Parts: sequence; structure tokens; C-alpha cells
Amino acid sequence: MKAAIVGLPQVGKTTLFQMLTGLEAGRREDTVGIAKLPDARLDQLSALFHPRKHTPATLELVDLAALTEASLREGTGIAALRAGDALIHVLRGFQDPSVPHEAGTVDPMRDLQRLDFDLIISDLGQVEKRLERVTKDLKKQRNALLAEEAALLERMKAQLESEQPLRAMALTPAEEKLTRGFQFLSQKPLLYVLNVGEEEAADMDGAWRRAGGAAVGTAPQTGAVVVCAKIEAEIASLPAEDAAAFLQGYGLKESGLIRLARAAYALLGLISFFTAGEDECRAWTLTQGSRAVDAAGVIHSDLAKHFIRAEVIRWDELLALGGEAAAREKGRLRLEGKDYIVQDGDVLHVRHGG
Ligand SMILES: Nc1nc2c(ncn2[C@@H]2O[C@H](COP(=O)(O)OP(=O)(O)O)[C@@H](O)[C@H]2O)c(=O)[nH]1
Ligand SMILES: [Mg+2]
Repeated sequence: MKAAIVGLPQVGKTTLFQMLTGLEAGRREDTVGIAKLPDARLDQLSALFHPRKHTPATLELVDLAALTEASLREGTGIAALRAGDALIHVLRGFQDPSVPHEAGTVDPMRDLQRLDFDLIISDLGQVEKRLERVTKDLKKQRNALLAEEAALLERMKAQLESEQPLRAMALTPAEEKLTRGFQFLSQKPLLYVLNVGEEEAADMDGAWRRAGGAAVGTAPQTGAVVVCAKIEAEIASLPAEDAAAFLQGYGLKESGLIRLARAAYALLGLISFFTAGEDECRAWTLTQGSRAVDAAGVIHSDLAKHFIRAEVIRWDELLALGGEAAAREKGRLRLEGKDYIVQDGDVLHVRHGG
């Protein structure tokens, strides 16, 4: 999974990228980094097993060097944006006279609507270009598939002209497939991240409402989260045992990175499952609704091929019982077959032959 970070200059994109990936972002080129997604459940499993290796799930992120309205309209220099599975739109909510804002004032809802609009305009340009081509070809020859595409493009054009994103359109799986190659920007799942100042940290839940965007993130395939990049940057520089106290000082229960990771998973329809033992405690990423044999395949293709069954227990039940041996003794390890639908938070032990 790959997500591209977008937004106006000086809103905190690079700060967020650095905290998530631990990388310094370059100024000129798009910077790609792997974010380790924090997960308190995995931390607790590791505290029980004391494994040699502790491996969180990851998400690939791209920090775009420069995204302008012109580049969106002309479609140049936005390959990384098109290639992303999702977009993360960072919005400036913090006031800081020492950090200039492109528009002069801080107004996250204005910025949000502007980028939403730019994505729609970018797609409209593409749709019109393709529609012209297809219409011309249809005049030369009758072709059922092309006619189908033309009809779909007309519908998309109408959607975009009414300033609605493509992600809000209901498409059949066949139509979905037809559009995939275009990598339309307003069709991608979109996570809005409001970067607020420290003075708002105590009531993050109310931040969207205060910004006039109580409904942000409720539309299909969108999500919303509030972070304070400045606090996150300070947490990142603290030893783990001080971080919790630091957060509490702001009235926060968990770091913004955890909330961000959770929101990204929900947006993309992903869940986590775990493998836990003395060797390694690890979080893995899986599409919601996947089967046990798919989960095995995520770990290793051989495990899927030679899958016999999986021993499954919820992470918190395993913790409460104090380990796998105790869980087995009490008969709490469930034996599941290939078709078992893996649940978020399951700990799996795949039994395999061969
Ligand atoms: N006061 C304050 N400053 C921030 C915050 N987040 C980022 N900044 C500052 O804003 C400036 C621009 O941040 P940067 O991450 O480079 O923004 P980008 O242009 O969107 O990549 C930097 O000087 C950051 O230190 C924040 O939450 N509060
Ligand atoms: Mg930047």
C-alpha cells in the first residue's frame, strides 16, 4: 500500500512525513519512505514474549516536493500522486506568524475545498481527453466495449462537472476495472489530516467542528484525523517511558501517529493480524474479509501452498491467558481452516505441511 502526502506549502507535510518514516525529506524530488505503523496491541504482545525481533506493519509514503495547481491541471510531475493507492491531505490548522501561509490566513476548510476542486478539475481534463478519442474511434467502427467506456466517461464527466469526486460514484466491478488504468485522483481514497496547534491538543475531537468541518471524512472513501505535528515531533525525540507522561500533559491518551495509522487502515479497508513468539512479534496487513489462507500467503507464499490449518486467538485473550502454552492447555486456541475470515487483532499460528 502506497499513500501520497499532498497539501499546500508550509502546512506540516514534511514534518509529518519525517515523524512517520524517520527520514529527512529532500526538497527537490519526491521522497519515498516506509512508515512503521505504531500499534499498542503489538507492543503488549512483545512485552509478553520478549521476542528477538519486533516488527510493526508498514505503509509506503511519498512526500511530494511541489504540488501546484498548474501541475495538477497539466498533469505534469504528479506521477507519484497517480501511483498512490490513497491520498493524505494535510491541512494547516495551526497559527504561527513565523510560518507564512500561501493564502495569508489560516483556513483549513478553504484549503480543503480548493484541493478537492483541483483534483476534480485534473480528472475532468483527463476524462474529456479520453472521451474525445473514444468518440472519434466510435465513429470509425462499432465496438461494444468502446461504447460502454464512452457511456461511463459521460457519466464521470457529469459527476465532475457537478463538482463531485469520482470516489462518490457507484461503479460496478466491471466499470471499476475500466477506470483503473486512468488512476483518477478524485477516485482515490482520501484521508484529511488537520494539523492543529498545541493549544488545541486538549480537545482534538472538537477540532474539525471548530474549523467548520464537522462532516469532513464522512463521505464514502474518505477519513479524517487530527494531529499536532509539533507535539508529535517532540514525542519522537523522547524516550518511550517519557512519551506517555508528555502526552498526558496535553490530556492525550495516545500519539497522533497511532490515530493516523488507524484512520488510514479504516479508510483502505485494512486490518491487522499478528504472529507472536519468542523469535518475532509482528503485525501484518490484510484486506478486510480475507481468509486464513490469504493471511498465510501474506507471511509467505509457501505457507499458503502447504496450509493445513491456523491456530487463532484474539490478541487480548492471549495476553490475558499469559501465553500460547496456557491458551492451548485451556483449549482457547481455535483451530480454523483455509476459509476462516481473519478478524482485526487475531493472532495466527499457521500449521503447514511440506
Ligand atoms: N507551530 C507549528 N509549526 C509547525 C507545525 N507543523 C509544522 N510546523 C512548521 O511549519 C513549517 C513548515 O513545515 P513543513 O513540514 O516543512 O511543511 P510542508 O511545506 O507542508 O512540507 C516548519 O517550520 C515546521 O516546523 C505545528 O503543528 N505547529
Ligand atoms: Mg515539504
